[in-house]
Amino acid sequence: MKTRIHRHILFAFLCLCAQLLHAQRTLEYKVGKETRPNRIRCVGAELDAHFHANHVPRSEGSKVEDWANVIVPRIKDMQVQSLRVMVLPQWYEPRNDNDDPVVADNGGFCFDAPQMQSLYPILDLAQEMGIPVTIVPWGATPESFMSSRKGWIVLPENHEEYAENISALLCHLIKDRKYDCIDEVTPGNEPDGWGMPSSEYVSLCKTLHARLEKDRLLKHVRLNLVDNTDRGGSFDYLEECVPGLKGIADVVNSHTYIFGYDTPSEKIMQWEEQNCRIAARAGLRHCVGEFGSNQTMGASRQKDIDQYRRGVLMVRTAISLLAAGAYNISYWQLFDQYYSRHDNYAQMQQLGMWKSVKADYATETYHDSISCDYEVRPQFYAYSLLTRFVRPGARVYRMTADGDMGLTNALCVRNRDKSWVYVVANQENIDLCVTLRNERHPLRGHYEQYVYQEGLLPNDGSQLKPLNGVREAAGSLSVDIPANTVMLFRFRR
Ligand SMILES: [Ca+2]
Ligand SMILES: [Ca+2]
Repeated sequence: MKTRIHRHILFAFLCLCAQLLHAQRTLEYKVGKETRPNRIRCVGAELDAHFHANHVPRSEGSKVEDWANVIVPRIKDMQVQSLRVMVLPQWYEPRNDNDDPVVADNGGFCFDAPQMQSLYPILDLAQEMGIPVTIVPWGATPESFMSSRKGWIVLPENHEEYAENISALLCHLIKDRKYDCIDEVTPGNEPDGWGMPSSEYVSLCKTLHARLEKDRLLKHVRLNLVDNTDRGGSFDYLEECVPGLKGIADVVNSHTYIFGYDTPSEKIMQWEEQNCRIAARAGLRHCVGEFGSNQTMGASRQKDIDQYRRGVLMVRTAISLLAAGAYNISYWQLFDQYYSRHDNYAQMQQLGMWKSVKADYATETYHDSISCDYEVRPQFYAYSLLTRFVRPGARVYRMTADGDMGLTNALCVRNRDKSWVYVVANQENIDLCVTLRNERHPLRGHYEQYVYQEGLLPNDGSQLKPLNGVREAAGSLSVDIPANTVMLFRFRR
């Protein structure tokens, strides 16, 4: 008898274990009849001009032909939709062109400097792909006519000289070199991070706006302003800047590195909703100029960068921002780079979708496991689903869940080519049985399904392919989404 009771207890325990092992949440995501869409601009990434000037001359083995053979095809495969690109004023104006900030002396600028030779291939690529570029003069030339401060990049003190420098660059790129991919300019990266008071920043933007107007550049470029850090979740800098930028800014943006694996999607959306509300006070849209995870270690590393689960987090973050109203999102950064030719390994920016050449990582314990130069990281496949299928100018619809969405989220997209796309990110550690509904446009007909799932990724950098060919839906879609997985469904009409 005692043995039989023990057997019963054991059986009950095993049943409980089996249930726990197959734990599953059920959630319905719905686009309601009244849901109004936001039209988005682009899903893009940071690509800074360092490859030719800083990598090729180093000893690790980056070759000039790697640009055309590896990097360009990969960006085209990803179908990256916009590029945010830094420049430093000292690249092309190391000494003042003349003593007059109102009159630019063309002979006083060196647009053929080595760093500029890293910029032009990026602009050539953007031009060829027909994608917009945001030029970001990162700060002022240190210890110069622009600013007395020391450092790699510093706060502009002489606003007129800084504005002249930016205007001269834009004149050269747009009028002399005919780059019509130049779409936006952002004067300075993270001015609040430099400690620039918001009132001074607004004043700097007004000076730049007046200069670009005088030089007839405002019909070519839009001003994408503020560019503030996340400030740990505070909106104060954006709030202080926006009223003064009315009539000056075309769009405003903020950066974020505060969201992680335990951040509810609702909280990510609330952050962006608040940014959008502040921007709307001046009649502006808000975008996210940089984002990554909150696993930061200094400015150049995030400790989850190589982890599979980061791909799920980046998609969950991105679709939460887009659902909340972000006009544009730009991931920091496309691939690992040295921001100065003479930087040591610890300074190398390693937040890329893919690595640099294998030899760059010679001191790492994982070096031997790197399969090739420019090895892609798992998140490459996840973020590429967004760049490939959530296309420029799409209308995005927020989806409401019939329960706590927790660490999941879903986005509905109507592309200009009339395709409907649904993206679901499940960051939970349990499987999700999700039903997708759209009251106005039922999910009906053929669709393709793409899955970002651990163990099922290619290992050669080729893009994810649709799973098991074309499928068919009859009004709604119910699907099991394993723990820590992203799925994307595309209905082509
Ligand atoms: Ca000057
Ligand atoms: Ca001048």
